[in-house]
Amino acid sequence: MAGFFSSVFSWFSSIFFSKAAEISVVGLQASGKTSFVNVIGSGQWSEDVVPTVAFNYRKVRKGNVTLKIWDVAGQPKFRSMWERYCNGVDAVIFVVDSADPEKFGTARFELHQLLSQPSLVGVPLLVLGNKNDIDGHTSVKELISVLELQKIQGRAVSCYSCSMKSQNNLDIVLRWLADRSH
Ligand SMILES: Nc1nc2c(ncn2[C@@H]2O[C@H](COP(=O)(O)OP(=O)(O)O)[C@@H](O)[C@H]2O)c(=O)[nH]1
Ligand SMILES: [Mg+2]
Repeated sequence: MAGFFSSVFSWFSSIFFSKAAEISVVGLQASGKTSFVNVIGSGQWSEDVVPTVAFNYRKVRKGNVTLKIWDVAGQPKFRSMWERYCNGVDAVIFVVDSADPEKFGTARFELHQLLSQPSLVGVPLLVLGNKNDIDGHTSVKELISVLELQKIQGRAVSCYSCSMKSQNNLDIVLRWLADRSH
């Protein structure tokens, strides 16, 4: 009976009480991190995004979920800061430009470097293959292989193909984030 009441209570809580998640968005420069934060924050796509210096912080409310988002710069000199912003978050989003295969090697290196940090053990990872509106973009299956996502252990890992420009697949991204909220 106690189990019944606690499950009814958690059902009520999920409807009436807001949930929150703190997330960090990392990845190489120009992959679309700031566009992602802008699109989920305001629903607005804009072609002109100012390159991020160091980081941006934004709080976004979607339904009963509040997302606190660190958007960290991707230029080489800022990559050593990623770990600091990912430490203690509920999820890490790693954005890749799926239409720019020349950068996959660097993206793979930086991703695995970041995940090897002891402070990030167990933190769930969502890899976004962005810019799928561009012809010839790389599929999820290929991204999993080139980024060696199958080698990642000890954490939840998901990979979706999406586009900030056409807002493709952002609904499943938001659902994934809602599932990491508490
Ligand atoms: N075609 C296309 N371009 C995108 C998409 N997302 C971002 N961009 C463009 O990619 C460039 C870099 O985006 P930005 O958000 O600044 O990347 P960041 O450096 O990772 O924050 C900008 O010119 C954006 O307009 C997308 O889904 N499709
Ligand atoms: Mg940016």
